[in-house]
Amino acid sequence: MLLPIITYPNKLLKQVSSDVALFDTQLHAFLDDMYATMIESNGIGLAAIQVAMPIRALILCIPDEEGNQESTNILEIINPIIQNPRGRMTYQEGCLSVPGFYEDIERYEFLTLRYHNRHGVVCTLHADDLLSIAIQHEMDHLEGKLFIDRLSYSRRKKFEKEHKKALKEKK
Ligand code: Y12
Ligand code: CO
Repeated sequence: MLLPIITYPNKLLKQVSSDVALFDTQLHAFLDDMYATMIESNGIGLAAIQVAMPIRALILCIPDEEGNQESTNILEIINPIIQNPRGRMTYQEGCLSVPGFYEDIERYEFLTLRYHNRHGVVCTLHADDLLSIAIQHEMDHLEGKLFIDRLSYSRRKKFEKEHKKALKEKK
């Protein structure tokens, strides 16, 4: 089932998400729906709050070298904790909840992630480059934060102006 993606400035996107306690069939069905929704929207990452569910769950499917998103590369990440973040890199980010806007954001280049998979098993992942960026972007959503909240004052002002104009043109 495809789920509606909520977009900026919906206030739900500011909500801090809660830990997942039950790793049951209802959670599995929800993760499957998140995956279908993300792929249908040409996304590479989606947090549960983007489909109005305030739980600490996110999915990622990073394209391979040929640009293909293989379903075998899907990562379902629940209750994540970042350990040992290091290095810095800048990447032009986009978000399905802020369609049409892309901005350079600086984040950690490397990190280790502890999380639960859909069965509640504790997993460890060493991430670098785009995967590290995507994890940090999606984990910001769990704290009610968007990539545009990381912009400088002047870049944020420019974004608000462009966003207002885009909304007017859509009407
Ligand atoms: C690096 C930076 C950010 C992330 C977070 C995940 N972001 C996305 O998956 C964004 C996808 C996206 C897709 C859009 O649709 C198309 O391009 C067809 C889109 O649409 C428009 O801008 C109109 C916007 C964002 C991971 C890694
Ligand atoms: Co996002």
